[in-house]
Amino acid sequence: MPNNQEIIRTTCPRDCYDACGLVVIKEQGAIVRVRGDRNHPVNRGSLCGKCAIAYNGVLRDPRARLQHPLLRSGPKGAGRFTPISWDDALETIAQRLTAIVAQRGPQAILHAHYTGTFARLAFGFPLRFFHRLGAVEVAPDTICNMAGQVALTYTLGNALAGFDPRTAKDAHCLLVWGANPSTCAPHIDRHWVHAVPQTIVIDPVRHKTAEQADLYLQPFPGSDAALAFALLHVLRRDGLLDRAFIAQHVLGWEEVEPLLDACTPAWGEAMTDVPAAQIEAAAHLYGQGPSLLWLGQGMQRQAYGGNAFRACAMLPAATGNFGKPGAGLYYLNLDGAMRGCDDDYITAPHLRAGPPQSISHMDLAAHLADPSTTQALFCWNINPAASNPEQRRLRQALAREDLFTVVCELFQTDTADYADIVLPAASFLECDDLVTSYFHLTVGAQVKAQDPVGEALPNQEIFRRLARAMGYEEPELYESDAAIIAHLLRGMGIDGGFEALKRVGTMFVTPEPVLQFAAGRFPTPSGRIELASARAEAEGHSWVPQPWADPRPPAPRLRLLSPASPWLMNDSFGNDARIATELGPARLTLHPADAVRLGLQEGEAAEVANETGRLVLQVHISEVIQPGVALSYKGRWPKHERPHANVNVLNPGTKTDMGESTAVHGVEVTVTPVRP
Ligand SMILES: Nc1nc2c(c(=O)[nH]1)N[C@H]1C(S)=C(S)[C@@H](COP(=O)(O)OP(=O)(O)OC[C@H]3O[C@@H](n4cnc5c(=O)[nH]c(N)nc54)[C@H](O)[C@@H]3O)O[C@H]1N2
Ligand SMILES: Nc1nc2c(c(=O)[nH]1)N[C@H]1C(S)=C(S)[C@@H](COP(=O)(O)OP(=O)(O)OC[C@H]3O[C@@H](n4cnc5c(=O)[nH]c(N)nc54)[C@H](O)[C@@H]3O)O[C@H]1N2
Ligand SMILES: [Mo]
Repeated sequence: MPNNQEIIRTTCPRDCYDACGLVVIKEQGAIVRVRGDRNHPVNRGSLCGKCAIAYNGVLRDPRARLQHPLLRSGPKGAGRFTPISWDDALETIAQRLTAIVAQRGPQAILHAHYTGTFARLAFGFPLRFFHRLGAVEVAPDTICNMAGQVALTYTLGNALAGFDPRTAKDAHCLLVWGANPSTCAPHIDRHWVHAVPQTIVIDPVRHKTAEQADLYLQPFPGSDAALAFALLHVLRRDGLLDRAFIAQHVLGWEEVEPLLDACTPAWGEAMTDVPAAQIEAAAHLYGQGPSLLWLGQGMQRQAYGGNAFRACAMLPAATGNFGKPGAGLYYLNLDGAMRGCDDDYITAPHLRAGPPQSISHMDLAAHLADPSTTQALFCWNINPAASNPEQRRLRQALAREDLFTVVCELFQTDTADYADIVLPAASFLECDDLVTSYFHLTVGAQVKAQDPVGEALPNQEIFRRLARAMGYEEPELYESDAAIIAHLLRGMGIDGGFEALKRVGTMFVTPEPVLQFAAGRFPTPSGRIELASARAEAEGHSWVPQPWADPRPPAPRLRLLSPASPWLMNDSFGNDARIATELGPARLTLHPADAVRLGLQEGEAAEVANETGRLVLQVHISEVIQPGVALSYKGRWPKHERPHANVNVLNPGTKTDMGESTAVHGVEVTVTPVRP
C-alpha cells in the first residue's frame, strides 16, 4: 500500500440481501476508489456492477448530490429552488408543522419512509421524531412485502425469523420460489445458492438463477397456490410426508388433506402451465430433504399473494422441514431478536402519545389528494414519485399548492421536485452506522470515510436539529449516534463495541448456525404451525389456504411483471450516467409468440396501456417469459423518461388479499405498435 493511502473498511447499507463488505481507498485525504472487501464472508472481494459504478460515480459526485437545504421558488414539480440556511429551513418546517398540529392535529401530517438506506440508525432513528410528533405513517412494508408477512405470521407465528443460511451445508435441496437472487442478491447467488446440492427455481421469469438451477418451473404469475397444492398431492401420494411431524406440530392438516385429492399433477399443469412431469420431479427433489425453502418478495406482490404464501408454507410443514439442520423456510431475517438487536430502542415507540396510525402506500395518492385529511407530507429514505402506484394521480396530488411537503434526500429526485423544502442527507460514506443483513445473521460496521458533501447531514442529525426547532424536550430525541451504536452492540454481545467491529467489518452474531424453530414450538396462538388459522378467518380470510390461481388476463391483455433490474437499486442510481448507458432505453420484454401476434419486432416502439396510464417502451423479444406475460424493470427515474413516467404509471395500486400491500405484479396491460 502506498504510504499516502488510507484504507477504510465499511458495509453497504442498500436494501439488498447481500450487505457487502466494502473497502474505501483514500489518497491525500480524498476517496479515490470504493471496492469489495476480500475478507467479507458474502461478497469475498467483488462488488455488484451497479454499486461498483454508483459508489465511484453519482454517489460521490458533489455536483449530482444535494449540498444545501433548498426552498421552492417555482411551481410544484418544476424543480426550481433557492438555497437557504439550515436554520431557516428547520425554522420554516417547525412553524408549519406546529401550525398544522394546532389547527388540525398531527394526524393531518403524513410521513413516508422506506429503505433508501437500511443502516439501523439512518433507517430507524428518525422514527423517534415522528413518534413524538404523532404523524401518520405510510406503512412502509405495504410497498414491498407486507402480504407475505401477514400470511407467514398466521402460519408460523413469525415471518421475520427464517432459517439461518449457514445451515445450507446440511441441506440436500434448495427451493427458490418467486425470488431472483441473481439480480437481488448477486453474491449470495454466486457463493451460496449453488453450493446446495440440488436447486429448484419456481418463477415466471427464467432469470439467471433459474437458468442455473437443477430444475426450473415456470408457472403463470399468480398461480403459485395451485402449484403448492399440486406439489403436496405428489408428496402425499408418494409417501414423502412426515406424518409424525404433522401429528405433533401442525394444526389443520386434516382439513387441507381432502383438498389435495383433486390437485393432481395434471390439474396442476392446467392451473399453472407447469408440465405435470416437472411438478412430480420438484416434489420428489424437495421431498427427499433436508430442504430449504426461500420465499421471494416478488411472489407475494400478487392479488392473492397472501394465500399463495400460506399455501407454500405448507411444504416444510408437511415434510417436517423445520427444527433440524439443513431445513427451514426463509422470507426475511429481520427479527431483531435473532441478533439481539433492540429495534425498539432505535425507534422509541413509547414517545407516541396515542395508538399508532398508518395508511397503506396503496392509499397514498388518494390521501394526498384530499385536503380534508392531509396538510403535510414528509418523505425520507424514499422516492414515491418513482416507486409508488398511481403515478399520474400521485403527481397531481403532490402538486397541491396547500400540501406542505418536505423531502430529505441525497439527490434531486422526482419526489424532491415537489417539495417546499428539500433537506440534503449525508450518504453512507459520510457517517457511522450499523448494517444488519436480512439474509445472513450478521452485523457490519458502516464507517465514516469522508465528511458529508456541502452542508449535508446524516438523517439522525437532521432529526435531532428538527426536534430542537420544534422545542421538544425528550432526551431520546437528542441521543448521539455513538451512544446508540454502543447500546445496540452491547445487546448483540459484540465485545469491544464499534471499534472492534470496525476492525473486522462484519461479524456473525452467533458462532454456530441457529436452528429455526429448534424447540418445536411456534409462536402462533396454538404453539403449532397453523395451516388452519382462526386469526386468518377472523380477519376475513379462508380458514385454510386454498388451491387458487388467478384468472388469466382476458385477451388481448398481458400480465405485466416489473421486478428488480440488475443495474438499479430500486430507484437509486437511476441518475448515474454510466448506469444509464448500461440500462439503455426502457424496454418491454415480450415472448416471440406474443410479438408475432401483436405485429411487433425487436427494437420497435410499443404503447403499453391500461385504465391507469400509458407508456411507450422499446420491444425486446425473448423466451425468458411465457406467452401472456410481459416484463419491464422497475426503478427508472420518471423525469428522465419521455413521456415523464416510469412503469408505475401503469400500476393501479391494487391491494393484496392480506396486509393492504402492493399487488404490482398483477398489473394487466394492452400492447400496441407505435408507428409513425
Ligand atoms: N413497478 C414496481 N414498483 C415497485 C416495485 C416493483 O417490484 N415494481 N418494488 C417496490 C419495492 S419492493 C420497494 S422496496 C420500493 C422502493 O422504493 P423507494 O424506497 O422509493 O426506493 P429506494 O431507491 O430504495 O430509496 C429511495 C431514496 O432513498 C434515498 N436515500 C438513500 N440513502 C439515504 C439516506 O441516507 N438518507 C435519506 N434521507 N435518503 C436516502 C435515495 O437517494 C433514494 O432516492 O419500490 C417499490 N416499487
Ligand atoms: N439489483 C437489485 N437488487 C435488489 C433490488 C433492486 O431493485 N435491484 N431491490 C431490493 C428490494 S427492495 C427487494 S424487496 C428485494 C426483492 O427481492 P426478490 O423478491 O428476489 O426480487 P423481485 O425482483 O422483487 O421479485 C422476484 C421474482 O418474483 C417473480 N414473480 C413475480 N410474480 C410472481 C408470481 O406470481 N409467482 C412467482 N413464483 N414469482 C413471481 C419475478 O418474476 C421475480 O423474478 O430485492 C432487493 N435487491
Ligand atoms: Mo422492497
